[in-house]
Amino acid sequence: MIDLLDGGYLRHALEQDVRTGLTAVPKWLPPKWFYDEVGSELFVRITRLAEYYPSRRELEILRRHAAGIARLALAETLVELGSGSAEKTVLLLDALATAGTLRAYVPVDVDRSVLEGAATRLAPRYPGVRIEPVRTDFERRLTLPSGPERRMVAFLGGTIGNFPPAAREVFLKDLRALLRPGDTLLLGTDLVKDPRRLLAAYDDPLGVTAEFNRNVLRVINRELGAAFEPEAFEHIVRYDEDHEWIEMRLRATRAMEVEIRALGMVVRFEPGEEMRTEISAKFRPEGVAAELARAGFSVLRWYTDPAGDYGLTLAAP
Ligand code: AVJ
Repeated sequence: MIDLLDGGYLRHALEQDVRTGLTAVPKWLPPKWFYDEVGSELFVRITRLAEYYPSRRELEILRRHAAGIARLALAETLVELGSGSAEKTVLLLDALATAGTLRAYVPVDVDRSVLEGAATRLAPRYPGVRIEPVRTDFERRLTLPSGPERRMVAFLGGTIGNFPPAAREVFLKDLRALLRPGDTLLLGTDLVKDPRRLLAAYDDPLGVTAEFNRNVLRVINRELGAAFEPEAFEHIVRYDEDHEWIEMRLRATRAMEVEIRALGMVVRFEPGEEMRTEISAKFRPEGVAAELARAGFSVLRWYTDPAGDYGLTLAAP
């Protein structure tokens, strides 16, 4: 595994994010820190919840269209950003293998445990295909394999919605600059819909999403010697109609002073104070096309499910 987060980089990035986010008004934390081994596992459990439709919809679209996508992309290397457990990736890998072009799979994630798991699970299924996991924070350190092979970059699950619009624009432009003629981008986006369905997808009655949300505090406790009491924070979900995004927050149920040893700081919370831990933007098909065009991509094809819940775009630089 190529680990671009060693040498203290990860720790440094976390320190910086926590210092910035927890001294801001209102407080916030970036969602990528949900994903340690426990967080990745909680996310897999989220994808199995009845209320959490995006993964199921994306799977539906891939079942129907993976072969067509593979024939258009003819990719030799599949690079998957935020690959996670890579459960749906087999549909793309199978399609590219059937199309006869697949040579390598490069899962990219911040969490080492999912990369190891995916590599172990997929290697026997694709003999002759190189599996080369890269552990990195693709938001700040986006790199692609530099060989001559034709690449498809898959960014699935709607994870691009975790970036606020300005960061999305930078990210897409940076990605565009790394791609060559013949390469493609396969981008998953969750679509605008009845807010009640959106809220239900992020606030399940079993409380799995609540535990996922609180996991960021456990990560900070472990990595930075902090003293958060996760159970003293309540899981809050809001839909912001103006920005068309879901917000997850953690609300302090009482006044607290939390020491973060590695940063030499104490963070104070007012009773009821809310800290934003994630935005998950919801898109309109024309908005996706416009954002891609602004970053220099042209759309080859747009795919959606019959209910129009979720969209996949195949785009070319
Ligand atoms: C993995 C970023 C696509 O935004 O829907 C699920 C994460 N957060 N439930 C999303 C998440 C709460 C998920 N992504």
